[in-house]
Parts: sequence; structure tokens; C-alpha cells
Amino acid sequence: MQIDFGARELTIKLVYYGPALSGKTTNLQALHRAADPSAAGRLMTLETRDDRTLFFDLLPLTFRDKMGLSVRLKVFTVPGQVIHASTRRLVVQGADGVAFIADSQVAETQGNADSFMDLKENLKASGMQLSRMPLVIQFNKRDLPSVRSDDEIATLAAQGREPVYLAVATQGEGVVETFIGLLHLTWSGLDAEHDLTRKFGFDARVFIEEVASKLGSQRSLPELLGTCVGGALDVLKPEAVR
Ligand SMILES: Nc1nc2c(ncn2[C@@H]2O[C@H](COP(=O)(O)OP(=O)(O)O)[C@@H](O)[C@H]2O)c(=O)[nH]1
Ligand SMILES: [Mg+2]
Repeated sequence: MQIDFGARELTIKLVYYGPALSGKTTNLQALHRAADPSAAGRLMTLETRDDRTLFFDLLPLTFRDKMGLSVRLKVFTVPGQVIHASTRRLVVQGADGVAFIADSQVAETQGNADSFMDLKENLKASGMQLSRMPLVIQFNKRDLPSVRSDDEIATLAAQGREPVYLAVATQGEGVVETFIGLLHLTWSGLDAEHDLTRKFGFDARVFIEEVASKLGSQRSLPELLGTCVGGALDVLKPEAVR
């Protein structure tokens, strides 16, 4: 995170991580489509001819609260292919929060696990710890046949502390929910570390609801946060939302 007290501006870095072709770029495209033009910058995406992300994607989003505080969210994706390890390492540097986009197809189970280990190692290489990183997990491609069952994912989710979301990113389903969960968790972590709410006189709940509405969601924050199918519900319980 970068803080500019003079300009009352915060810049937060969010990273969409996961195996190749799990739907990271598709999540950003759906967010970009959903976002009010006043909030969204240009989605920068660099792809090779086979539709795969070569470097990374970047979606800049900017929101201003009523007190004049600007919050800039830089949302990145990493390229999933094994050969792009060094790019992934660069992109996770300085991340404030991570959304791990898993592919729900049974055949991709090992690919998800490998990518998760890779995330852990790349964070470590940058002096960060996965266990201290605000993290949400999305199981994408729920529309495909041969996906892991809802029950199986709920069981997995119950074992970890990370909020888990189900999504069909191509149809925009679960995309805003995942993003708001990530933003909420990331903000809570940054606030605990830097006391942002007090320093800026900032109302996080009002702000995150404003972000959700600029992303086209009419739902209240507790409702949005409640869409996760497991994980750290204690962090995400409505009364924990300030
Ligand atoms: N059926 C289905 N296809 C998806 C979904 N999300 C992404 N895809 C497709 O999966 C492929 C890879 O998606 P992309 O976002 O480029 O993956 P990335 O490598 O993680 O950035 C593309 O052909 C997408 O259209 C989904 O929810 N359902
Ligand atoms: Mg991509």
C-alpha cells in the first residue's frame, strides 16, 4: 500500500493469482464491464495469439469518499503458465491482498494445488507470508461439466480460514462478490496495521458499499459478504464490518 497523507490518497494493490486459464483475466473483464465509467480506468491486457496472458493484466479503479479521500485500487492478474514464474514473482511484490482463482474442473485439481504452492513460494521470496496475506479463494467455471461438487468445495472451505466463493466469471456470476470479499478482508488487514480508519476519519463500511454500488451491485454489504460458501466467517460476519 502507498499512503499520501498530503493528497489524502491511498493506493492498494490486489492480485488475482491462479493456474493458467482458470479465469483471472475473465474476472477482470467482468469487473471492468460492471464498473461505472467514473471509477474504472482502462483494462490493460497483453495476450498472446493463443488467448493466454503473456505478462499481466491491470485494472485501475478509483473511488473517492465523502471526506475527499481517494482510494486507488490496482487490480493485477498473473500469467499462469509455468514459464512465466519470474513475472508472477514481480507481480505479487507489494500485494496487499490476493484472490486465488481456482478452476473447478476435477481435472484441474492438481494444477490448482501447484499454483497455490507457487503463490506461497513467491510470497516468501518477496519476504511475505501467505498466512498473513488477506486471501479469498474463488472456484470458477461452475457452469462446466465434471466440476468438483458444491459439497466437496464446502468441505474444503470449512477446513480453511479463507472465504471461498463460487463463480461463473464468463457470466459475471460471483465476480463482484469475490472482489468485495477481497477488498473487505484487505481493508481490515491494512486498517489493523496502519489504523487507517482513525487517521483518515474513514467509514470502511460506507466506502465498500459505495464500491459495490459502482460495480453495479444493489445488495447490502452483509448480503454480499454472506455469499461466500465457507471460510473465515468470523471476519466476515456483518457485525464485524465497521
Ligand atoms: N465455461 C467457462 N469458461 C470460462 C469461465 N471463466 C473463464 N472461462 C474461459 O476460460 C478461458 C481462460 O480464461 P482466462 O480468463 O483467459 O484465464 P486466465 O489464464 O486465468 O487469465 C477463456 O476461454 C475463458 O472464456 C467460466 O466461468 N466458465
Ligand atoms: Mg489471463
